[in-house]
Amino acid sequence: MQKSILILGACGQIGTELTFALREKYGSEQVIASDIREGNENLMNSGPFELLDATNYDAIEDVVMHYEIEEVYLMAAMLSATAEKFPMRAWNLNMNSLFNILNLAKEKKISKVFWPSSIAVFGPNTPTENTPQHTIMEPSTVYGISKQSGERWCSYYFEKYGVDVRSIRYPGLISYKTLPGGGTTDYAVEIYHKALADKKYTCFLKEDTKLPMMFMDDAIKATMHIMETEVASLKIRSSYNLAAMSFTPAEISKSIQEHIPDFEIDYQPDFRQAIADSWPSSIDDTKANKDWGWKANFDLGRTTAEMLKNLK
Ligand code: AKB
Repeated sequence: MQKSILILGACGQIGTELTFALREKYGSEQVIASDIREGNENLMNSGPFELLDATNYDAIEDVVMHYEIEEVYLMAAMLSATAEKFPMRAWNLNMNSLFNILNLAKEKKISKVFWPSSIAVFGPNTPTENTPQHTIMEPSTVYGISKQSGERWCSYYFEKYGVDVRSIRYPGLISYKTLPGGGTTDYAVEIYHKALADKKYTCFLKEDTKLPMMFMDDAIKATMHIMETEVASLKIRSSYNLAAMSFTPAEISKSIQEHIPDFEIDYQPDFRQAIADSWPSSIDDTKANKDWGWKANFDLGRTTAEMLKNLK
């Protein structure tokens, strides 16, 4: 019998594509999508869906028991920009949802957990170029604090209770199927939509703000890969650094101009600039490469070509 999988936050930017990819691999009926609200039509028609609040332990436990769930992907979270506006709501969602899943695993009601961390775990005192796996981590954002705390808890539950939790520090993610919401790296998705619709974009970050980014296909590949990796190969139970490319708004704009020569960009930095300034410019992911063979496929040129082709 195939294993049953539950995705919490299945209607978000990562959750939507992860749901499709897992359904493709394990079968539609084996993958239960859930979220606090319904998702797009394609997602809702692609297999079983449950309305579920990730902060409600009892409700999650009911679904886990009903479908005999073995693996949970916890993708529900409040991202960096929104979390600065609602610090307590962000803390409650990001931490309570994680405790719910870690405790279900501790009670042996599920056997494997995926939890996403982020480059936001790093802070202004972290070395910005080629940021190592192990380095100074003093996040200055609510989201970053919640992700760093989450990493410590994942590691603790693994060491103390043997919980098989696996995690990746995602960079900014670029996709065309679902819009991101409330992140600082969201500009790198919006810009493609605006380039096609208006041939111009006003960026909320400065032109030379370099951030680590990744095309969604690579992020999904990494997520599924780490979950399939043999236990013995996984040496890090906080979260793995993961990299694909790094670029500035000026560089992504140039890459768009290769397809749309009259595309224009201007800059009106807002409060998200301070968040971006506290994050690394590029990431050293050699540990993920060594432990489970991680390697990205998409660079900026290929990402731009895919985004423009599919959004058209
Ligand atoms: C955000 O911008 O908040 C996220 C992230 C880098 O985790 N995309």
